[in-house]
Amino acid sequence: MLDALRELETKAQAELQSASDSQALQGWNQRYLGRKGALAPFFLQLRDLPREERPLAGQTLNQVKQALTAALEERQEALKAGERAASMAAEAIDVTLPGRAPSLGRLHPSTATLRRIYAIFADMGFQVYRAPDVETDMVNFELLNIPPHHPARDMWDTFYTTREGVLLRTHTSPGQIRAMREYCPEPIRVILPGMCYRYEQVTARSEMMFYQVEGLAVGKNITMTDLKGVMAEYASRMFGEGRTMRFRASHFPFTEPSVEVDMDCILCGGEGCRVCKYTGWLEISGAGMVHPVVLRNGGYDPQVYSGFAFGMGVERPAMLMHGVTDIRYFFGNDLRFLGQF
Ligand code: 2NM
Repeated sequence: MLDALRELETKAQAELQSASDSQALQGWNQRYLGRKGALAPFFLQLRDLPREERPLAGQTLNQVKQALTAALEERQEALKAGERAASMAAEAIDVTLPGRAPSLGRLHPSTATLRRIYAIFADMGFQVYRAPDVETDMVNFELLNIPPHHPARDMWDTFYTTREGVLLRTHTSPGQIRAMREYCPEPIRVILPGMCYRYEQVTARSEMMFYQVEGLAVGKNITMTDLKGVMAEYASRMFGEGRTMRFRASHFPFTEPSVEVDMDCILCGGEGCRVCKYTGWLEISGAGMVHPVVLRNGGYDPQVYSGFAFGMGVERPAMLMHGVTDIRYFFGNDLRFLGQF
């Protein structure tokens, strides 16, 4: 029996050394050490040996079993180490490769322009007043002295909701009513930035949604010279020192008198070019003295208080400064455009 055992051990050790993966090791384990493995019959044979031979045979059998178990573990470790080394070699990371820089986000050009506008007006004492995008017909039109037959109130110019008398604001002016009603009879200086919505033909010059900033100053003794000074300061800060201003007579339902505010063309300086359509002037804002009816609707007595207001687009100054020729780029979400700012 001892000879047969030694022979088995030699064979098992040899087979173990040639097992080259964990599946082969598992098979080997079953074949030799398993419940029905090659060693199991030897344990049964122990009982049939003469009593005096049993201790030596039993001891040897246990030694062989322990030796094989230890050899298996050793082989398992060796194989694992080999596999690890192979995977390290195959999946090696070249830490000397240059990194891939993550692309950084940045402000949308409209947002950047809005923030410059806030800063300029903040320096003149105007605070930002936020108002809702969804408005009532009453605040968006009626209280702003926009009569029932006015074309802006037509179904085809305004986005109405399914709820009667509720619409998307067509300008930020309804926020002026809200600001006046909140602060009257205190004097106020506010700007109202935000998105406005008009059901219009989309062209290179107009979108259905656009940013607008309106400004409002109400107090005692506010005159048109204040308006002109504020507009000149804005233009110089926004477009460069020493801009020249021009007021032209105009009409808005909520201001009287009303004006269009022009500045000298930033491209040709007044000589005339394609950007200013050879007039030498660029229109930057609509403005005027707040209509007495609107002042009263805001809670101010027009006999005591006066005010000026202005309204301007945000994309247009951004287009002028960056030479963008089509407003549709601003909301097209094309990163090739947005990445340039
Ligand atoms: C403009 C042009 C002129 C304006 C007037 C008012 C209010 F409510 F105070 F009367 N808000 N906005 C105004 C005046 C807006 O946008 C082109």
